[in-house]
Amino acid sequence: MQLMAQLQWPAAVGARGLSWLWKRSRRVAVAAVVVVAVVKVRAYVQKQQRRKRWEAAGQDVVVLHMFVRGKNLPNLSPFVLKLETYLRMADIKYEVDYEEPMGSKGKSPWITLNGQDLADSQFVMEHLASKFNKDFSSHLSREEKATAHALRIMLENNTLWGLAYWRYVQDGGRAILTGMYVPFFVRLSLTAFVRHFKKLIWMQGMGRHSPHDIEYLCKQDLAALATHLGDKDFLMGDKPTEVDCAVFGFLCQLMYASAGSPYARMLETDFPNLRSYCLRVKDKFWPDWNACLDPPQPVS
Ligand SMILES: N[C@@H](CCC(=O)N[C@@H](CS)C(=O)NCC(=O)O)C(=O)O
Repeated sequence: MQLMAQLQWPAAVGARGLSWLWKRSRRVAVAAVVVVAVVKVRAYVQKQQRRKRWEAAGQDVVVLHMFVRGKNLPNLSPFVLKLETYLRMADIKYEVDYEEPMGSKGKSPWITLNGQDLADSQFVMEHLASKFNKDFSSHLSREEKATAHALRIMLENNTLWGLAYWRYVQDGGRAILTGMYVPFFVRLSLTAFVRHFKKLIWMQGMGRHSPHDIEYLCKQDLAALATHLGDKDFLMGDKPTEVDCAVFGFLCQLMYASAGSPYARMLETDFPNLRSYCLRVKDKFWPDWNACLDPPQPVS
């Protein structure tokens, strides 16, 4: 109900504005309608052109829609990095698209595959695993699968909010502005952007704690992860599995895009095994890491 009200809100405001204009000047009102129609048609045509380009990727080639590359890591979204790492792990052909990073759920990443769109990193991975027969967790026991699931959910649904609090509230979005190319008009709306996230984090609940308590909660998550990893090469043993994609995508945000945060410090001082794990996954699946930065760096 609330969502419907939100969706109808711009239309209601537009209709009220138009009726106000109509009463004052019919000519201006008609001109306004024409301008809006032209903008909408132009957006539609551009979208169709983009779709044609995505279709040109070819049969069974994934088009991965994402935010632009980062300065120190291939993406400042843990979910994009997770999905792209999976595509590499599964050796699935893919192309990237930066023009339309947000999918039908209003989130990034999403994919187009053979003309079909699919959103949400986890749903996409499960779909690709079944389509291309790339299930890297099939050798795990039911208990191990449950552990992998719980670890992923802990990071994606709890620690994530601590990171978001640091990024948008404590750091005021600065790590984002310095970590990736952000167009001028988006920079101008940074305050609104930060306010939006602050509200989201408050509504989720994490934002109601003090910074000290948030740090404490996230440190417990990282400690659990570090304890589970121990001295294993990958989270579920000596072979990488899907959960490594999610954990790697997340830990990279702390290592490469959160300088000065308590979490970057924790990886340095409290959880060195998480740090070396991150480097191990990076070496295995991202030999071209430097080439995937913006601007690209020489491959070392
Ligand atoms: N469950 C989603 C989460 C995706 C997500 O939260 N993406 C963030 C970027 S890290 C986003 O698009 N946020 C935009 C917003 O929430 O307005 C997935 O796994 O893909």
